[in-house]
This record gives sequence, C-alpha cells and structure tokens, in this order.
Amino acid sequence: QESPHIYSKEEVRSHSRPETGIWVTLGSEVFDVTEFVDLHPGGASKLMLAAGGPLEPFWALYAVHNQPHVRELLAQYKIGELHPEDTTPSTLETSNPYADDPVRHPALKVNSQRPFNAEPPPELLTENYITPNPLFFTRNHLPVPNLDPDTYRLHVVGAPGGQSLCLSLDDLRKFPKHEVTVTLQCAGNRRSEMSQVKEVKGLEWNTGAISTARWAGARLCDVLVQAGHQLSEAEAHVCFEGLDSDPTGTAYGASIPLARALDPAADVLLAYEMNGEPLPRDHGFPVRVVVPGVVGARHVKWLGRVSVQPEESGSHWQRRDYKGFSPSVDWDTVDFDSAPSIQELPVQSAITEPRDGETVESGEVTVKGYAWSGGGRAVIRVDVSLDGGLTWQAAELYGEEQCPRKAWAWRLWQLQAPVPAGQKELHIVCKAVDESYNVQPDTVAPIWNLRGVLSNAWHRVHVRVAP
Ligand code: HEM
Ligand code: MTE
Ligand code: MO
Repeated sequence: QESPHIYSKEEVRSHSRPETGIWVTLGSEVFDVTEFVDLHPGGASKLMLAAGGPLEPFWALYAVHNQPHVRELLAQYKIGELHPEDTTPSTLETSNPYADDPVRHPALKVNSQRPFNAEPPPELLTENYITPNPLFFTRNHLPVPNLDPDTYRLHVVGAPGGQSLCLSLDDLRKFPKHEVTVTLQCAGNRRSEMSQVKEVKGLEWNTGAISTARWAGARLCDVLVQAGHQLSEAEAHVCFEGLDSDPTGTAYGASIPLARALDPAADVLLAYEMNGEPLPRDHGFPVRVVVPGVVGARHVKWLGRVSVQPEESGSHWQRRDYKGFSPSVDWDTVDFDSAPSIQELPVQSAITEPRDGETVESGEVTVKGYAWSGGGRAVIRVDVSLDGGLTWQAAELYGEEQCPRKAWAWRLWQLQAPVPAGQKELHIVCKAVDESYNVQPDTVAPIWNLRGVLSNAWHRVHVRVAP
C-alpha cells in the first residue's frame, strides 16, 4: 500500500495561481482543484479566494458545502495529506462570521442557518393579516451587518448636473413620511413543490416565503428628484447596493427600472419602519428598499448606495439568478442573458390550513390561506375545491380593501364547507384569479425551472376525514 503524499503548508500556498495549479486544504487533506475552478457552482472567483489555503474560513460562511455530495466531489481531487504540524486543528475553527447575527423567533422553520433563511409555519402565517415582525420570513444571502444608526449614511449618486446626496437617518426622516402595506414574496416561495417534480438548485421553501407588513419611510422618487434625477428618454435602472458583503467585498445588489422608481403611484419606499417599529436587523436595519408588487430580491436591505445607470445592476442576483426558464433548460444549456430579470410576480395562492396529511373532523371543514398577485393586481377571487378540482366554491376574502392596480398586499381567505357524508378523504385545491384575470397553472411540471423560482401552481393538500 502506498503511503499518501505529505505536503507542507508552504507547498500548498505556492499553488494559488492558474500557472501553478490550484490547491486547497480541508482538515488534513490536500486537494488539487485546478480542473474544478471553472465548474464551481458558486463561481470561479469565490473558489479562488481559498486558493493555496484552507477552505474552512470560507465554508463557514457558506454552509451549502456541509453536504455529502459536496464532500464526495472534493474527494475526487485529493492528492495527499498536510504535514501534521501544518494541520489546523478543527477546534481552531476560524471566527464564525455569523456569530453576530440576531436572535430569532423559535417558531420559524429554518431552511438554512448560515446564512439565515427561515419561514413562519403555515398556521401562524395566516393568523394575522399583518405578519408580526418576529415571524416575518427571512431571506439572507450573507451575515447580517451590524450598523450604527448614528453613523449610518445612504449615498445617492446624483444626476449629471444634479447633486449627490449623503443622507443620515435624520435626513431621510425629513422627507415626507409615506406608509404602505406591502406583501413581500421570495421568488423561491413554494420551491419544495418544484423539487418534487425534479431536482432544483436552491433553498427548500414551503409556502411561507411570503409575509406582509406596514412599511414606512421616504419615497424613493422624492429622494431621486432631490438628487436631480428625472425620467430619461432611454431606459434606465435604479441600482441598489446593500451593506452586507461577501469575502470578495461584493455587496448584495439589485435594480428596478427608473420609470417605476420615479412613479409616485408605484409607492417605492426607502423604508425605516416596519409595523411601527425601526426595521429589525434581519429585515434591513436601518434602511431597506420596498418595491410594492415586485419580487423580494429587489427589496434591498441594509441599503448603502443608490445610483441610476443605463443598464441593470451587474450583481450576481440581478444577472445570474432570479430569472425564469423553460423546463427543458438545464445547467449545461442555461443562458442567463437570454431571460429578463424577474420583477413583478405572477398570481399566487396557497392553503395554510389544514396541513397536508392531517385528519379533519367529519361534518364541516374550514380551509384557510393567502392570495396575492404582483404588479399591484388585486386578487378578485379564490376558488377552492374539495374534490381535486372537479367542483369549486368561492372562498371569502378578507384583509385591507385594495385600490385597483395598487393592490400591494395579500388577501387572506377562508372557506367553510360541509364534508359530503361518507367521504373518507379530501383533495383540497386552491387557485386565485387577479384583476387581469390571470390564473395559476394547474400543475407544477410545465412551469418547472432549474432554479425553482415562480412556483405558483394550484396548491394541493390531501387530508383524511375522521370516521
Ligand atoms: C456552491 C463546491 C469553494 C462559495 C457550491 C456547490 C458546490 C461547491 C458543489 C453547489 C452546492 C449545492 O447547491 O448543492 C465547492 C468546492 C470548493 C468550493 C469543491 C473548493 C474546492 C468555495 C469557496 C467559496 C464558495 C472558497 C467562497 C468563498 C460558494 C457559494 C455557493 C457554492 C456562494 C452557492 C452558489 C448558489 O447556489 O448560489 N460549491 N465550493 N465555494 N459555493 Fe462552493
Ligand atoms: N438585501 C440584502 N442586502 N441582502 C440580501 O440577502 N435578500 C433579498 C432581499 N433583499 C437580500 C436583500 C431577497 S432574495 C429577499 S426574498 C428579501 O430581501 C427578503 O426580505 P426579508 O428577509 O425581510 O423577508
Ligand atoms: Mo428572495
């Protein structure tokens, strides 16, 4: 039996460029990953940060690597062992970049701890029309920055001939305060139903990556106008940068069209309050963007910089993610430039009670859920079926009255219906209709996409009826 090659830390460190080959270590093992760099799902530049050294500090940041298939993949590239003296003891784990994350509510269902991603359980989600702050779903790509409200500044790049602004929280409060009830939904809401059809890449959200709050702040249009911006002839975009950044110093970023940002009727906010309180840290303290009717990914949290540019944000999350594709497109054929970035979301609804697999009382059943559509399109009807879609009854809608074309918030709904005698099980289905008469597709397979976004098929729950 051959004994493994033993390498020193210095030898590993000298393999950190394409010309020398790219080596990395994990624990006591040494890997030559030169061939893998360009195949890395997280991008070559991220992997290169670890070139010539240990993976631990970077993988502590991205727990996606703590999976058997990632370890197996890495094992293929093993070339030897580190000299025992050079092996970093695992107890000497580099400082945890998430150590300073806030404490969260125990009711949240956690899909990923680092970065933190969690959703409220369905039966709590529709308990309140306004989601309580501690239960509001959380979608973080990175550690939560800890920002000092006194030294916080928002930089707004001025128009040519206009002036750039550097706004403190007090400066922002001097703009007229505007309040809007807005539902925020992640593009990945209900992704778990897509991954049941075929594997997708992304967090396994159930029906809870959606929540509603009353947001207050300055209107983005007022701030942009003060910086000298106006509607241009050519298409332009307002780019946002967060103050959360990855080890390359790259900030979370996204953009929306300038026309939406400048339209006072679109109610786009630079929000500093959520349900009457300062924003919680998880939701963007001290300032976040709120773009009513638009996918969650554009509601940039911990906002640091706003600029107007002829093109969309160059951010990974604007260009290489949050786009929809045909079910036939896979990771070998996907061309992210060929699809527009998701902005307004399609019509959506889901059943929150009863839960799939539950046993309900005979006699009468109560079905509850939420419905919402993007772009301010009001939900005009929710149809519920107890027999898998053969017959339908209209649910009762409740929640705030909505102005047509400015229905930024969801409707909650409920149906109380007799259970036909002798019925042993119910196949409960819901589907919503919005004011443009858009409806949800009946099944998932035809809208399946490799990233598992825009999952809005009829929601189905199968329950048994107690004898
Ligand atoms: C994703 C492997 C180094 C950042 C992934 C995935 C694999 C992988 C297999 C996909 C996991 C999944 O979705 O199931 C590796 C290997 C590495 C390495 C073998 C070293 C040889 C790094 C480093 C960083 C990093 C050093 C950061 C500095 C990421 C990120 C993703 C990712 C951010 C998520 C991409 C997304 O889904 O949005 N990596 N990785 N990786 N990796 Fe790595
Ligand atoms: N803003 C920053 N700076 N960093 C982020 O990771 N995540 C985005 C968006 N804004 C994100 C961000 C995504 S994908 C969504 S769905 C929403 O924030 C989630 O907002 P919430 O955590 O307040 O629910
Ligand atoms: Mo999201």
